[in-house]
Amino acid sequence: MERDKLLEEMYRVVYDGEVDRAALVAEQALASGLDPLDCLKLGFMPALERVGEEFGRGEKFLPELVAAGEAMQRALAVTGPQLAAARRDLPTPGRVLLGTVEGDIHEIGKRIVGSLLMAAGFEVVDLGVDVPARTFLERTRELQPSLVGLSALLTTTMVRQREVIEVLRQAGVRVQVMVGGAPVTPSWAEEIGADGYAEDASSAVALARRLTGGPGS
Ligand code: B12
Repeated sequence: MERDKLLEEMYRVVYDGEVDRAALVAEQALASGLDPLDCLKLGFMPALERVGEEFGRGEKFLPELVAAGEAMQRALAVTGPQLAAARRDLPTPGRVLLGTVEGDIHEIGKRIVGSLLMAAGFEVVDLGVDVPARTFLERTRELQPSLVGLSALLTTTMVRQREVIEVLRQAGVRVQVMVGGAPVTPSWAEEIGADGYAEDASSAVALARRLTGGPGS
């Protein structure tokens, strides 16, 4: 299949929530030489955004949101490892602890951020979703990362990013914290005392490099 047809098909499988077909289309796209990040940015992600907008306007319902999210997850299971193929020739710029804050189960964006960080040589420990502030504190103490990344996709869970930062500071743990997720803004990041904010996965890598003083910072 040619590139444009494949991109159209990627869009369609997520938009229509065709969970099983999503992996197949992702495999076809990679086999035909498409870049895994292009597959996500130009094919799958725009469809998920549209489903999200339509859900927000009441034109789509929860089952459709769930199906689109699952189709995206399947696509990511195929493209993610290719994205994350780490550059072993680079010295690792540091360890990053990533997680979605408590009360929030959105994980797709965080996983993409994690994959691109790995591709940039970072060691990534993904704590998953719905992660309490206390767990961030305990794992930070245990793993001594250079950077903690907090994802939040809901206006109601953004406040948890502030909580994590407060818990870390109150415990006297000195670690850099970056925040992200659709509702998060630079001014929110500043207000809660985060060390940085990035709006997408590529800028998250640039930010992580800057904060850890790694290559290209
Ligand atoms: C898929 C999806 C779901 C899936 C999630 C599946 C999964 N396993 O992740 C499911 C169906 C589970 C879901 C559930 C819900 N959802 Co939802 N969901 C979405 C949707 C459509 C897409 C999110 C997504 O994956 N985007 C694609 C990724 C690539 O983008 P991203 O997450 O923004 O990540 C990028 C950047 O933000 C950034 N980034 C992300 N994290 C981080 C972290 C760091 C450290 C950095 C630096 C950067 C960074 O980089 C990423 C890559 O570029 C959004 C719509 C939207 N536009 O966001 C709604 C949306 C977020 N959901 C919404 C809602 C309301 C819900 C529910 C409450 C619905 C319900 N009634 O139950 C539940 C909440 C469940 C919970 N407790 O968390 C609302 C939130 C509204 C609000 N103002 O808070 C949205 C905006 C839809 C809408 N328009 O109404 N959802």
